[in-house]
Amino acid sequence: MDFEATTEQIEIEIHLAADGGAAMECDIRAGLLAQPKELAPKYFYDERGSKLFEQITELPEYSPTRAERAILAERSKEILAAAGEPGVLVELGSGSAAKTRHLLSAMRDAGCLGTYVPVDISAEITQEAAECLVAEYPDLAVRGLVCDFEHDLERIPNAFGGRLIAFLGGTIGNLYPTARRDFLARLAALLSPEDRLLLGTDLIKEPARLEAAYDDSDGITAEFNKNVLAVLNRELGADFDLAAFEHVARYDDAEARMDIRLRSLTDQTVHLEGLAMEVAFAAGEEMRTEISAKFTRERLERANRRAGPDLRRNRRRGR
Ligand code: SAH
Ligand code: AVI
Repeated sequence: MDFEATTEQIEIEIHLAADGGAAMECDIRAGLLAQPKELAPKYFYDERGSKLFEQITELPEYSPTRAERAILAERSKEILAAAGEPGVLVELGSGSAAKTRHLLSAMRDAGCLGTYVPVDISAEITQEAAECLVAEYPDLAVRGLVCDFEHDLERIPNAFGGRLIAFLGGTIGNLYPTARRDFLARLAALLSPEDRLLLGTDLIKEPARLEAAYDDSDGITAEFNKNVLAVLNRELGADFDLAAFEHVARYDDAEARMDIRLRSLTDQTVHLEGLAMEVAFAAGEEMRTEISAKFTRERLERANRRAGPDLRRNRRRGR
């Protein structure tokens, strides 16, 4: 475990390099050997990937961030009251924490603002967000965790008096159904009776609108998608030519999810020095880089029902 530079207000624990990058190597090797090939979306988010995601949230075609921001702006006070005005806000996949300010301001106004625990795989954006937040909220303590929330969920500190655990932005939709179920069940097992979960997901809408949201006219999402190849070039000594792949974004109606891929434009062989591996791509071959599941209220309630007793209880109380 490492500690990023801290002030008294900010403490950030980093749990990424504990295995010397072996988890990433293992993941990428398995994904490139799979048929069809696949890379996990968590590898998008180096510093540049996080910045590109921030740009995506401002695109006219991409509405989830705006919609969620509007809900939080309008209802954070109500959300906080329903959660019992806890002093600790934990956020999974916190990123720039741009929308989180509405919750933090509601906590400040209610006089319960204590600790914010951002949990994110990107060290840069977590540190940056923490610095901005302590400048805006002088009484806030930030206790960040830079980790893979699927591996390290159990590291999240418990708190006397309850926590509000926010999982916003539809990031839960980037998990496959089985992983999503397991994740929710593990989260349910960690919740104490005073804790509350705030889950934000994107809703099903017309396929053309969804496809435009993931294939914007400025090409920012395409750049974001290809950034994963730049990450592999840097981290694993690979020689992906980003110009030799194109961005593909299709809505899969049967699975109710966006399916994001990179398509090889030519027959090509890529070398990954760090994995002592060569990978052949045929012209037209597609490699999945992300799914983004869309929900209806019923579908979400079904998922929560399967996840465990704590989430079930919260659902019945209408929280
Ligand atoms: N919550 C923000 C950011 C969403 S982008 C919003 O709603 O706008 C998704 C965020 O989750 C990114 O900041 C990314 O770094 C983080 N993330 C993705 N997979 C992760 C994982 N497995 N573990 C921890 N963080 C992850
Ligand atoms: C972070 N996540 C919820 C985004 C999404 O909409 O699935 C990531 C993204 N991928 C392409 N555009 C945005």
